[in-house]
Amino acid sequence: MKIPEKKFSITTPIYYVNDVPHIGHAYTTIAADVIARYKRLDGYKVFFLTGTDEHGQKVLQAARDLGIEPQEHVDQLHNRFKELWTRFNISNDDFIRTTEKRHQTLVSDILQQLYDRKEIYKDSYEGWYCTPDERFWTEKDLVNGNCPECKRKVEKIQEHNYFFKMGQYQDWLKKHIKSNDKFIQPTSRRNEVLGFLEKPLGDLCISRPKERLPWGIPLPFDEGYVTYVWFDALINYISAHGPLEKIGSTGFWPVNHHLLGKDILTTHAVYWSTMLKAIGFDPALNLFAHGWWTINGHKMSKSVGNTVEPNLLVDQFGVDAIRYFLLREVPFGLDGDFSHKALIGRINSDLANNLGNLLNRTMSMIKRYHDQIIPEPNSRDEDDDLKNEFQMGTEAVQKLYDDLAYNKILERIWLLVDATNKYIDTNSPWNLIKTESGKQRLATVMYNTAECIRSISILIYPFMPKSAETMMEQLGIETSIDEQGLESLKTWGGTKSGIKIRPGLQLFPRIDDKDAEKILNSIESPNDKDQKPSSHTEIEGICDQVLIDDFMKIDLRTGKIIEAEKIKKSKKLLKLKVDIGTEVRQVVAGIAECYEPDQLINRTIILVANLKPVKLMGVESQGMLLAANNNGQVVLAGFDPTPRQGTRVR
Ligand code: ME8
Repeated sequence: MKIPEKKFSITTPIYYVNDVPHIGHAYTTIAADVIARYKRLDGYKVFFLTGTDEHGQKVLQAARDLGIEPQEHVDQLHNRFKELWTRFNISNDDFIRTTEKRHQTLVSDILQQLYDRKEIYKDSYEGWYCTPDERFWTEKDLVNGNCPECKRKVEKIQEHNYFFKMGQYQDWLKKHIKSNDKFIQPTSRRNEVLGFLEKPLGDLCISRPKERLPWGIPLPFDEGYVTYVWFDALINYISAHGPLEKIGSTGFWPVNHHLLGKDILTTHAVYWSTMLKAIGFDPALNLFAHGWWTINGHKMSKSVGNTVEPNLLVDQFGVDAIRYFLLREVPFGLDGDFSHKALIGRINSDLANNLGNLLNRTMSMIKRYHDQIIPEPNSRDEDDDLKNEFQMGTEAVQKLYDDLAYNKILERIWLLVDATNKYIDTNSPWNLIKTESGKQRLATVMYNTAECIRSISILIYPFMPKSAETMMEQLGIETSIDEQGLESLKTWGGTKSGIKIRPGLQLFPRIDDKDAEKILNSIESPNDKDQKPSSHTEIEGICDQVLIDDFMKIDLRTGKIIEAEKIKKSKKLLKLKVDIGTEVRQVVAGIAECYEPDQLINRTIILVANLKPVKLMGVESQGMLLAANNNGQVVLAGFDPTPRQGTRVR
C-alpha cells in the first residue's frame, strides 16, 4: 500500500512594495522559514509561500513620488525582497507577485463567479477613507475623527462601488472561531476578533473607481473599476496553487499556518475567511498574529521612518545570529523593543559562550585525545541520564512547535547545550586521559559528546541552517541534515565512529567590549543610545493620566508562588517560581528584606505578566510582582478570597 505523503503549507503576508523591506518583514519570513524547515525535517512535503503585494494606492503613490511608472517601481522593489530572502537563507517554495498573470487571472475568475452568484452587488457609498490603510470607516469607527488603526487623517468620500456580501457570514464565522480553539492565536487576539464580531459586520467594499486609483486588477464585469487591494492581495494564498479547480487537489489546502503581524489580523480573520467561505474553500487551520518590533515603544514602520535595515544587521552580525535573536528574544505574539545591545548580549552569551564554545572544545579534545577521529564508544550502555535528557528535550521541542513557541523551543535546545557542557565538565576528559582505565571511559565520553553535537545541530537547523551545517561539517558527517531528519534523533548513536573531524573556524566569535562599544556608537537607534536598565521610580503624586487602552496593554495575572529562595550575594532579591495557570514563571523580586522564602510558598500574588524579561544579578526575571512600599516595608498585593492562578486582574 502506498503511504500517503504528509503535506504541510505555511505562508507569510505578501509585503507592500511601497518601500524596501525592514527587520519587521524579515521577522515574519524567518519565523515561517523555521517552521517550513522543521516540517521538512519531520518528513513533510512543504509548500512555503511568500511574495509581494504590488497594487493599490500606497504603491502607486511611491512610484509617483519617484517619477517612474508603477510597473517599473514594483519590478525594482520586489527584487529587494527576493534578494533579502536569499541573504536570510529563506527556503520558500514559491514567491507570488500580485502583478503576475497567474494571480490576476484567478482574482478575475473569483470576482466573476461571485458576481454571477450575486455575492457581489453595486451600491452608492459614503464613508471615511484612510488612504495609508486603504480602508473605509464609518463615522462611529473613527477615533477623535481619525483612522482607528493608524490614527491618521481620513477623508470623506462618496461614490458608487461594488460590495461583497460579507455580513451574511458573520454568524458562521463567530461559530467557526468559537469551535476551533487554534484557528486564531494567540488567545488574546482571538478574543479581540470575537469582540469585533459582536458589532454588526457590514459588507465589504471591494472596488475603487479607476479615475481615483488606476493601479489595480480591473473588475471583469465593470471596466470603470479596479479591485480593492486587500481583496486582490488575500487571493495570493490560493493563486499560487493554480486555477480554482486544481487547488483542492494539491493537498496544500487548507493552509496550516498563515503567519502575520497583529496589524493585519482582521483582514485575514474576517475578510479572508468569509471570502473563502463564499468561494467554497475551508478557512486556514491557523492564523497566528505575532507582535511588533518597536523602537522606543513605537511600531517600526516604513511610514514612521524608524526602521532597522536588515542588510546592515547581517553585514555586522551574520545571518544566523539575527535569525536566532529575533526568535529567541521575544515570545512570538508579544511586542519587543529592538536593541542592538541586547543582540550583542545574546551573541556573546548564548552563541559564543555556550554553543560556540561547546563545539570548539569538543573539536580540540577529539583532535588532541583521538587524533581527530571520532572514537568507538567503549560502552553503549552508559550515560543514560544524558541520553534521556536528549530524548525528553527533543520531544519537548516537538510539542512546543505546535504553538509556535519559538523562544521556548530555543530555550529548551539551549538546556541541551548546557547539559552537554556539563557532561564534559563532570567527566573531565583532561583527567581521564591520564590513566589507562580513564582512557577507556574517555572514548565513550568523546563519542557521546559528538552525538550530542550532532543532535543539537539537527535541532537548531530550522533556526540557524548555515551554522548547523557547519557544525555537521566539522563533525565530519557528510549526510545532509534534511536526510538525517528528526527520525535520526529517535535512537542514540547516529554519529558514526571512525570518521575524521574537520575543525574549522570559530562558529560565533565573541564581540569584545571595545568592538561592542564601537558598534553601538555607530548606530543611530535611539533605543541603544538611551538604553537604561529597566527601573521603576517611586512617585509621591499621581502620575500623568493614561488612556484605558494603554492600561489594558499591561497584562496583570494572579499567580501562586510555588518556590522561593534567596539569591546568593544579594540582600534584597529573592528568586521565585510563580505558577500562572498556563505556565510557571521565574521572577526575581526585591522583597528579601521583608519576606522569608518559606512565608511565601502558596501565596497568591499579582504578576505583571507581559513585562519584557530582564536579568537581575545574572538571574532572569520573567515578570514583576505588585507591591506597596509602606514606609520602607514592602507589602505584597493580594486578595481575599483568593482567585485561581492565571486570572486576569484589571
Ligand atoms: O500589510 N514588527 O504589507 P506590509 C513585526 N501587503 N512585523 C512587522 C513589522 C514590525 N514592526 N512591520 C511589518 C501588508 N511587519 C499587506 C499584507 S497579505 C495578503 C497583505 C510584518 O508591507 C508583519 O508580518 O505592511 C506585518 O503583518 C507585515 O510585515 C505587513 O507588511
